[in-house]
Parts: sequence; C-alpha cells; structure tokens
Amino acid sequence: MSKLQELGKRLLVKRDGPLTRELLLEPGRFGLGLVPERLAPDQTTSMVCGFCSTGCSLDIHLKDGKAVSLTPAVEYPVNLGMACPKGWEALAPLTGPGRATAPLVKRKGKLTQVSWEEAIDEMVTRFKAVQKKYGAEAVAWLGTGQLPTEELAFLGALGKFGMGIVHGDGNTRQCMATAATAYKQAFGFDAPPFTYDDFETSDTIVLVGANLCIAHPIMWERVCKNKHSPNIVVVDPRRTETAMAATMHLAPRPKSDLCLFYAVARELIVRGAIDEAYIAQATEGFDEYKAHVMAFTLDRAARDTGLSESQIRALCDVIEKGKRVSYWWTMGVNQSHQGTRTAQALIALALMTRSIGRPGTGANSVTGQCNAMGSRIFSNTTALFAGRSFENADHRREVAEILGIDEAHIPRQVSLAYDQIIEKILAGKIKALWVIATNPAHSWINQNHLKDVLSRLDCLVVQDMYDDTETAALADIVLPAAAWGEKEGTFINSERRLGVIKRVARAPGQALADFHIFQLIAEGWGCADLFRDWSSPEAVFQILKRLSRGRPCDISGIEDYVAIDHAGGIQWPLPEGETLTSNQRRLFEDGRFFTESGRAQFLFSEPAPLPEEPNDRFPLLLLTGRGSSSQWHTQTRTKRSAVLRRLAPSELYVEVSPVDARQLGIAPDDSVAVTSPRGSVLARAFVTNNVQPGHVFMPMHYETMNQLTFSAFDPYSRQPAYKACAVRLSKASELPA
Ligand SMILES: Nc1nc2c(c(=O)[nH]1)N[C@H]1C(S)=C(S)[C@@H](COP(=O)(O)OP(=O)(O)OC[C@H]3O[C@@H](n4cnc5c(=O)[nH]c(N)nc54)[C@H](O)[C@@H]3O)O[C@H]1N2
Ligand SMILES: Nc1nc2c(c(=O)[nH]1)N[C@H]1C(S)=C(S)[C@@H](COP(=O)(O)OP(=O)(O)OC[C@H]3O[C@@H](n4cnc5c(=O)[nH]c(N)nc54)[C@H](O)[C@@H]3O)O[C@H]1N2
Ligand code: SF4
Ligand SMILES: [Mo]
Repeated sequence: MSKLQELGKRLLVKRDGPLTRELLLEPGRFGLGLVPERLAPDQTTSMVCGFCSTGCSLDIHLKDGKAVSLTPAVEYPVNLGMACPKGWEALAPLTGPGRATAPLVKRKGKLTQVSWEEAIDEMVTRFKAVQKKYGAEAVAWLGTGQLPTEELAFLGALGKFGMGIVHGDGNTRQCMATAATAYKQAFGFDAPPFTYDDFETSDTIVLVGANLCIAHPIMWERVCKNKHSPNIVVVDPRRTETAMAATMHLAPRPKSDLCLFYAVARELIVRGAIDEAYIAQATEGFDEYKAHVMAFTLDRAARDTGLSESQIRALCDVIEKGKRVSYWWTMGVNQSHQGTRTAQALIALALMTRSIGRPGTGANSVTGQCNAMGSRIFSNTTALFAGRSFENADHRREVAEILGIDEAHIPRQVSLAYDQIIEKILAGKIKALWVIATNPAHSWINQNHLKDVLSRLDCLVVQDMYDDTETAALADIVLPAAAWGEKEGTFINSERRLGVIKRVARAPGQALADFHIFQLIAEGWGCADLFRDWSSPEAVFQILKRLSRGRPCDISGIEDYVAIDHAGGIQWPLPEGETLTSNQRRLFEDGRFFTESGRAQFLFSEPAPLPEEPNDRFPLLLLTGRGSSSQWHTQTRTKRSAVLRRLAPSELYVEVSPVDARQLGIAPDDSVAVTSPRGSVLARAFVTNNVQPGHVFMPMHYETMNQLTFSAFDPYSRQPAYKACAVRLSKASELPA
C-alpha cells in the first residue's frame, strides 16, 4: 500500500465523513467535497471575509450546492451590513485563471505536472537530504497571516516538532512584528486592547500612519457612524483620502513621528494634562520617561518634523480636551527603522492620560491581513503556542504535556526573523525554503537582492492557490492549495474577534486545503504519529483551546465553530466557565496588565536618523503603501476580478508633487523612470498635491515596485522599513537608449 493510500485509509477512520483514496484523488473532492454535509445545497450561510483584518461577515448564497453570490451580513457586529469592493468580489478569485490545479515539480528546468505522491516524495527527500548534509537548521519556512488559525498552528507544529525545522517566520514580519513587539514589551503580551465600538464612542480619534479609507474602509465607516462629532486627527506625510476627511491633518517629515510624540508627551506633562494617580497605580518607568521626553521641546520637534509649533500645540489641545481619546496606528508606524519605539510613544500617551481600558480609548494597532492576529498568537513561529517562549523551560514543558509529545521535539531557541533567514540563505547556511501563502518575490524589500538570494537555494517549495505568482515562477516544487471559501477554520480580526470560514466551493483540480497538504507532508516525513489528534480543523481548534488555557489569549470557554457563529464572532479572552456578556469587550479595564508586576511599561530610545537620507544623486524620498481599496497586496487574488481591475490603475504609477514635476519637466501621465541605488522601474506620473515636495509615493501592488526599496529594519521587531528610501525621477523619454 502506498503512503498516500495509507493516509487515505487512516483519514477514513479519523474523519467524520467518508474519505477514500478515490475521493482523495478525484478532482476537487479531497477535504473539500461538494458543499459540506452541514450545509444544505440551497441555503445562505455566513463567514468572515478572507482579505483584510477588519473581519467583516459575508452571507454566501448557495444554489444547487454552489456559492453563486454574496451580500454583507447585516447582523454581524463588525460590518453591520457593509462591505468594501474586495468583500463584494470575494468569490471571484476562486474561479479566476491561474489557479494551481496540480502539483508541479521542476524537471529539466521546467515545472511539470506530477501526482501528489511524487510531489510530496520529492519535497521530503530533498528537504531531508539538505538536513542530513547541512544540519536541521538548513531548512526554513516563510508563512503568512492569511491562513486560518488551525492551519497556521498545524504548520507551526509540523515544521518545528515534526520536521525539526528551527527557523520559520511569516509575512506578518512585514506587517505586524512591530506592534506585536511593542505590546509585548509594554503590556507583557501581544494584546491589542480595543473593540470596534471604540471607533464610535471616541471623541478624539488620532490616526497615525493609517489610511483607513483605503486599507480598512469598513473601519472608516465605523468612524463615520460616530455620533459625538469627534476630532479626527491624521498624522501622515501624505494628504491621504483619510487625511482629506479628517478634522486635522499633520504631515510630518517621514519617521519623525517619534520626536513628535515625545514632544506631545512633554507638552502634556508640562500642562499637567496627565493622570498621576493612574500612572502611579498602573504603570512603571514614568519618571525615566519624563526625564527622556523633557529634551523634546516644541522648538526641537518643529525643527525635526517640519511642522509648526502651533500645529503641535493644536494636537496637544485636542488631546487635552478629549474625554475619550483613542490612538490608532498601522504601517506608517510599524514599517519604520524605529517603529517599535514609535508605537510605544503612542502607548505612552495613552497610559499617561489614562486613555486605555475605557470606552472610546486605547493605544490600538490596526492589523492587516485577515488572520494576522491568529498568526501572531498561534503560528508557533516567533512565539511558542499562545504567546509562550521557546527559551522558557516551563513553557516548553506545558506545551509538551498538552500535546502529549516528548519535550525534546520543541526547539529551545526562537526562530530567526525573515530578514535573517534571507541572510542565512545568502551565507549558504539555509539551503531549502518552503513558502506558504505569501509572495516574497513581489512583496519583500529590495527585490533584486531577494531574487538573487532565492536563486541560490537547493530547493524552493511554494504552496499557493495560484501557480503563476512571481514566487511560484522561481519554485522547484509547487503545491496547489485550496483557498478561502474552499476550506474551514477560524480567523482572528484586529479587535481579537474569532470568526469562522466555511467550505462553500470546490477547490479546482487536485488542489487541497493547506490543512490536508500538511497532513500529507507529515505522513511523507514519517512524523504523522505526532499529529494523530490533528485530524480536522475543528479537532485542532479544540487543541488550541487547551493550549490557550490560562494564557491572556484564553479561548477555552468557546465551545466550537457553531458557538462562534451564533455569537457573531467571539473576542478573546473567554476562559472556560465564563459566559459571554457583551460582544464589545476591551482589555485592561481594571488597570492590570500582563507583565510580571501587573504594570504597563514606559519604553523609549533616542530617535535615529533615516537609514537612507535623500542626497544629491537621489534627492527624493519614496513612500510606499496601499493604492486603492480594490487592490490586495501583490494582486494575485484581486487581479482575477474584472470589477476590481476596473477600479484601479492597470499600471504602476508614482505620485509626485507639482513643484517637483515642474522642476523635472514632468507632465501628468508621462512615463517616468524611478531610480534608487538598487534598481530602476518605469511608472506613470500622477502629479498631485497630496504628496509634499521632496516626496514621491508608489503603491505596492505592482510587480516591480520593491526593486527600489532599501533593506532597513527596526532593531527590536526586525520589521522592514518599506516606507522611506532615496530615489530620483527622470522622464523615460530622456533616458539613454
Ligand atoms: N485595499 C487594501 N487594503 C488592505 C491591504 C491591501 O493590500 N489593500 N493590505 C492590508 C494589510 S496586510 C495592511 S498591513 C494594512 C495596511 O494599512 P495602512 O498602514 O493604512 O496602509 P499603508 O498605505 O501601507 O500605510 C499607511 C500610511 O502610512 C503613511 N506613512 C508613510 N511613512 C510614514 C511615517 O513616517 N509616518 C506616518 N505617520 N505615516 C507614514 C503612508 O503615507 C500611508 O498613507 O492594510 C490592509 N488592508
Ligand atoms: N513596498 C512595500 N512592500 C510591502 C508593503 C508596503 O507597504 N510597501 N507592505 C507589506 C505588508 S504589510 C504585507 S502584509 C506584505 C504582503 O505580501 P504577501 O504576503 O507576499 O502578499 P499577498 O499578495 O497577500 O500574498 C499572499 C499569497 O498567498 C496566496 N494565497 C491566498 N490564499 C491562500 C491559501 O488559502 N493558501 C495558500 N497556500 N495560498 C494562498 C496568494 O495567492 C498569494 O500568492 O507585503 C509587504 N510589502
Ligand atoms: S473591509 Fe476588509 S474584511 Fe471587510 S469586506 Fe473589505 S476586505 Fe473584507
Ligand atoms: Mo500587512
């Protein structure tokens, strides 16, 4: 009997529904089937969206067992009947061209269709050969924040406990590492404190490096529902769509936020606009913080940020007057060489004014991908399950006991970060890489360097729902994955709310749910015995409940998927024995934090200069980010929808101020070359006052853009600083032939 047959047989015993080898290999059947047994062929069922971290719920309408259309769920506490263009078009990427329908292996330089058995054999044989020759650490993986928590947990357990891989990181490093690190250091746990109701109850909303209108449109809708005529302050070097709708826009020099918020802290202290009693009772390190920020006078901040003193004073005025002040940040803070300390400067403002643990307040990191939070807590990459530490012997023992495995399977060291994995490949220390649900050849910083690095691998395995991505093009093995809508599990959104995804469509061809791919690999590797209990996403959910018990992210009180569905999503924590009293819950209402002392920490550093300042040859500063609400990252999914394609420019563009355009003789729509010390790309000129003279902005959704970006990282979080590097612009027609 072949390994695959054996697996089929074992799964047959383990699973609720029947599963045979025939089913396993029949196109579109394994693990996906038709509409699962629990859904009727003509019903409507709801599930959370698979794009951004807002976590809207969508009602999916089935006809004859097929998902035919959707409408936003009206009763769900997140979106209240609303969805953005991506949500409305969420089913389109499933049926678009480019879907990976069969496993591929490179033979004679060409990716060739093979059976699942051959693909898994090839991967296992090559990975094991690498480990044998160069050591266990020579194989690594790069994961994602876009798989359900159960799949992420399985990957983390399989990779680290089963395959002996030490280094596994995710695209959440590009995105959320800074917020996670900032929270962990300040609160003792990676715990965003807010609930979306805070958007509506706040009277002062401070948005820092966050363009909600484009990146989180339904969160912005929640802001618009606020009945308290809130002050909305946007801190962003660009006049974004969100800035245009705000009551106050401050456009500081990029990465000068740290200095700005130190100056705001100083001003509030000097004015006596802080809560001394709360500081004494709930925090530590304030005196040192105060001493540090005293050097950041308004005069100094004005010089460093390019804002006027009166602008900074005006910001302090609205904060001082506000009764319910909330601070929200996204990539304008996280993707910076000093992101962690900048996030902590916002946390410090919230702490010193007691803008936390009360309705309408908080130092709130808005997450990015649909399951960034699930990845942060349960992916077993940078943290051992449920925010534990690999270096802590007690934590390793707890996890080993809960999982019923030998403690020796658990690595004693934390994984290298994404950029360190890349550097180890360059150094010849990592020889095989497994990439799951992320597209680094497009999205990673300094792309030409990355492509060179990836080409040095002995074996690159790409597991994706499409086989035409920029990364799949470099792969030795492609494993075809089922997508959102074709499998089950849970996501955790920005406000810590678990939501369910369901199987409402067949995966094409032989594509399998990532969950089942991991099962096949476990079987092929010979470590499936460790994962006997990991038989289905729901079974893994029960395991995660046990792993979370007694941790800040305790979900042991959530019965199952049905309970999550009925409650309209459930926010962690919900320990066993506690009943859900509200579906809008925030953390730290009692002024106790997760640190050893129970107190929140003030943390600070001296601001550091930009890693790459503009200079004579490259006089402009390039900012990057999201371009439109209809484009998702590297566009592998959104480009399959004709509707979404029509809502965004089809080619790369660069926003340039009229002042710079005039000086360079650039007219609107001109083809221009944007050049950094690392590469040169062509783009259309979009001449607009929304960027300041001296700055340009480019959206990340186009293939070539990251050829320009500069590899700089936050020292604490190791998150890449995508949002500032030096470039020059020239008319394409004037380039040498
Ligand atoms: N439509 C759409 N929505 C998305 C995504 C998508 O690809 N498309 N991606 C999702 C993901 S994973 C993420 S992480 C989020 C990202 O969501 P956001 O962080 O809101 O989006 P970005 O455009 O990357 O960056 C936000 C802003 O930071 C500003 N910025 C740059 N440098 C600085 C600085 O030094 N200081 C300040 N204060 N601001 C600065 C930029 O000008 C930009 O307007 O969006 C999520 N939502
Ligand atoms: N210049 C610049 N670069 C940036 C940023 C920026 O602001 N500026 N932002 C960064 C940020 S915040 C992020 S989050 C990253 C995002 O970067 P990536 O993670 O590389 O972007 P995606 O396009 O979301 O890639 C997800 C991949 O997973 C595949 N996929 C989708 N669903 C499934 C599934 O269920 N299973 C499997 N196996 N595959 C699936 C998709 O087809 C796609 O290839 O980009 C970063 N890059
Ligand atoms: S806002 Fe985010 S979660 Fe809501 S529909 Fe749009 S992409 Fe989906
Ligand atoms: Mo992100």
